[in-house]
Amino acid sequence: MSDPLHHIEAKLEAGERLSFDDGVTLFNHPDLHEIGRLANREREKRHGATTYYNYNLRLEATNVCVASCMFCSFARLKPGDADAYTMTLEQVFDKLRARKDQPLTEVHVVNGLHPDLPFSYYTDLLIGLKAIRPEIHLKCFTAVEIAFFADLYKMTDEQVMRELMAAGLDSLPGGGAEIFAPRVRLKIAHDKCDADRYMSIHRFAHSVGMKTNVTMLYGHIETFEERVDHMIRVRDVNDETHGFQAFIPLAFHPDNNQLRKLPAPSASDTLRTIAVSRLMVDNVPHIKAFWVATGVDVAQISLWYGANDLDGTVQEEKIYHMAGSRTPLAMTPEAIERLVTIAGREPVERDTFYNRITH
Ligand code: V47
Repeated sequence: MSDPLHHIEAKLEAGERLSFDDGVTLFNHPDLHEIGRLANREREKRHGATTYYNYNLRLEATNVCVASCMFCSFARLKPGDADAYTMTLEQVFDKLRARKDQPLTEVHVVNGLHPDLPFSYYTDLLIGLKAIRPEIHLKCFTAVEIAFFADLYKMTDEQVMRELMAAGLDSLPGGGAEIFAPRVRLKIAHDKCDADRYMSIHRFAHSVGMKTNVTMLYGHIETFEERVDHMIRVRDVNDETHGFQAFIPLAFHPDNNQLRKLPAPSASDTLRTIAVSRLMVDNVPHIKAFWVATGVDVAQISLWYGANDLDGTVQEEKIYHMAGSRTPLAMTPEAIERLVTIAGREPVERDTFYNRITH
């Protein structure tokens, strides 16, 4: 019997879209390097050797969260719990003020689902960050947070989005997608909005001209079929909206959470998942290897397995470091450029919309 990868390669050469079954084949096939070669070819067709990163700052204003996602090591249920924190807005603003000499282009905010803060906390947060640095792009609040705000403050998802946009929201990050398939989502993230609502919030964002990202949390209890299903759901939406600009496979980290008995996904699983993402999610231009999640070494290799983006300098990440990531807490642009260059690729600093930045 002929190798199924020949059939997949022929489809890619003919510009034909891969099917659900092709995706599952790619996950089960023993020849990881061949899959990497196919993914790298698609990567180079679109981006050559270019590898994007941005000068960004990650802020998590509160870890108080009413959700009890099994994979999460960051959330604390109640304001009084040990390690629970909620920054005052001044504390959040000080984080940005402290970096006034850095040519940051983006602030990425992700929070717990806090039950007691007023909606004005979030609008004032955006207004205040913009007042300090009007030129900075605010990529804030996952679709799960938007849905939570709508339920808590008795608004529609669209009203929440419009109010946040009026306060300065520029785009949505991809967090909260986890795995869309209900079997897994209900087990690991049962308090989060379902896949349809996640997608309808992103669709709305796309309809008003906003670009967004989308993630996939892999390496826990999901099957390969459920990973491929997740990718195809993203692809289907983007056929209509063209608003997803980056697909970000996120490797599960098992420390300090309810799934701690599971092993972390292997480096080869990470490379394969990135490669399959490049091949299956053919209409999202950028496949991001978030170096905090993959580890720096694997991120470097992934640049030959389909990834063309590394996220950015990050600087204040908590979600992964509380779950066992041993990557540095921050990287300078010089360190990112060096790691890309020694991996044999060309670093390009970008803004959130993938425009090249020249200083
Ligand atoms: O949704 C939480 C994940 C996400 C764990 O849009 C975990 O550019 C692994 O979405 N092990 C938040 N993953 C971070 C995120 C993100 C990161 C970088 C760039 C962008 C972007 C978005 O972190 C959550 C969840 O999927 N996560 N806990 C864990 N133990």
